[in-house]
Amino acid sequence: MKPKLNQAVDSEVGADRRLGRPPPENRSKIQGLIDHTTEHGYVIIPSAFSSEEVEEAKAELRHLARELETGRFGPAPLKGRNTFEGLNTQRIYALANKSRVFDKFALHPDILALNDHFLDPGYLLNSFQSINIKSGEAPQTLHHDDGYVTVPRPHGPFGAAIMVALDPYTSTNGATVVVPGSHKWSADRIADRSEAVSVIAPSGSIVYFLSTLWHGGGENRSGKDRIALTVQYCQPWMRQLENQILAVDFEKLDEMPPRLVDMLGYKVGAPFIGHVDGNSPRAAVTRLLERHRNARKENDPKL
Ligand SMILES: O=C(O)CCC(=O)C(=O)O
Repeated sequence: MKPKLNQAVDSEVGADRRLGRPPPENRSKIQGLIDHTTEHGYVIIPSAFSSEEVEEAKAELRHLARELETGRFGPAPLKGRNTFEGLNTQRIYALANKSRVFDKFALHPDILALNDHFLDPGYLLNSFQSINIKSGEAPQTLHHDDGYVTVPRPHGPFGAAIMVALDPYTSTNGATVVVPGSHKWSADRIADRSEAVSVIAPSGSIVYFLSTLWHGGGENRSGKDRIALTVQYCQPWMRQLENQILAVDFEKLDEMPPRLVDMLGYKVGAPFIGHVDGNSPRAAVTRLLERHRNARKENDPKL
C-alpha cells in the first residue's frame, strides 16, 4: 500500500493518470491466479501459448544460437560461466534487442494483470533471456530472485518472474522447481532441496512466481534439452538486472510494442523517477538519434 504522502504527490504531478491501468477484462480468472500466488508464491497457467507460438520461438532461438557462435553478440556465453548460470546451460540474454518474436511472451495479458496486482504501477522489465538447460546439467542452487535486496524478510515482492516452458516441463528434464509457500519465510530459513517440487506442465505453459519465492532450475537427466524463456519484472524504483536502456538499440524502439518500450524504462515512473531534464527518456533518445543523424549528414551530405 502506497504511503498517503505519495498518493498526494502522485496525484499532484499526474503520475496516477500517466501510469494508471484499466482493470483486467477477466476479473474472476485473474482473481483466482492472484489468490493462488498470494497463498503459494507461484501459479501455473497451462498452455498459455499455442504450439505455433512455441515453435516459432524455438526456431528463432536456434537461429540466435547459431549467431552466438559467430561472436556477434559479444561475450554472451554459449555455456554458463559459473554453476549459477549453469556450466551445461545456454543463456541468451537481452532478448528484447534480438528479435520481435519474443515480445508477446513478455506481454501476456494474465501476467500483466498479475503484475498490476503485485507490483507498483510502472514496473520494469528486469531481465529477458532464454535458458536452455542441457542434459547432464546439475540442479541450480535454490534462491529467490530478490536475494540481493538488503531489506529484512519477510517483505512484499520486489519483482516477479515467469518461466515459459518451450519444451514440456517433466520431472527429469530440468523443469523449474519451486518451494511452495517459501515467499513468506524469514531470512533465517534456507530452502532445502527436499522441499522443492518440479513444475510439471505442457509446452507453452507459464509459471509465474514472486521474487520472494525460493526456486531454481532443475537437474536435467532426460537426454534432451529443456528450453524455456524467462522474463523478470521489477518494481519501478529499482535498478534493473539487465540495463535495458543500453541493451536495446535506440533505433529499434519504434518497432517495439509501446508497452514493452515503457517497461524498458522509457516511461517516467511515479512520482517522476527516471525523468531526463524534466522530460521523458524517450524524448531524450529521439533528440540523441536526431543529433546522430545530423552528424552523419554533415560528414556525408548524400545521406
Ligand atoms: O531455468 C530455470 O528453470 C530457473 C532459472 C533461474 O531461476 C535463474 O537463473 O535465476
